[in-house]
Amino acid sequence: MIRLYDYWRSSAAYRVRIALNLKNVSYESLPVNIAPGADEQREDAYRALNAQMRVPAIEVEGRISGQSMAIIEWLEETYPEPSLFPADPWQRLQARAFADTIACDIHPLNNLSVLGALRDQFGADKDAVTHWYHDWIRRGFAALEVFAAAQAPASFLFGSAPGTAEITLVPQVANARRFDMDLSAFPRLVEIDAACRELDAFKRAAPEVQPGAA
Ligand SMILES: N[C@@H](CCC(=O)N[C@@H](CS)C(=O)NCC(=O)O)C(=O)O
Repeated sequence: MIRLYDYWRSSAAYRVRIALNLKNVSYESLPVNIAPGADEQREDAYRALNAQMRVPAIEVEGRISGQSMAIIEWLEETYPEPSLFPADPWQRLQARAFADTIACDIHPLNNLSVLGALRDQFGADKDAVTHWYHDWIRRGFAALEVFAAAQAPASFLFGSAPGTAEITLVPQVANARRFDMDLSAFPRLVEIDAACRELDAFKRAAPEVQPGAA
């Protein structure tokens, strides 16, 4: 049984929950409360499991690893069907590039600890933090919207099933909405997000249905 160190509001953990559900792999969710004030990720017990002190991490047969995108690649290699990647190598590159725009270029800049450093070390107030948060999403989504709009019309980015691109997109759209961002400049991304959230695998992974969701 896979154990997932999880937090309902973590968008990186949300990616892994979607991937596990799309693969029909059952798992046990072990909540780690990373909310400011609780900070369980920094407690000794969790730090001993994951020195990076972030979620998600998975535990499989006593071995533990963090990093959502690496976990998704491991899931793909361990449970090849259904694949989370397009069959064509160029499209696989494009799907990974789409996912990396979110996982490498947007999400790290908007992480809890980065927002905390902006407030505590650089004196940013709530408006400045929100401006920062929206700005990095806007830059990444602007490029992703161009890509998405140029794809053949279909429910998902690479045809009839969602994969790694949608697995990163939906949690990032949820983050944008949580910070009240206007998404009207990204109609195709909003459409794909809506199509994904109709699917059971995405519904069961949604933050609001996780244990501990407020
Ligand atoms: N690149 C990592 C990012 C993980 C990450 O930043 N997780 C956030 C929650 S979405 C976290 O645990 N933050 C805790 C903190 O910043 O102290 C991944 O994809 O797994």
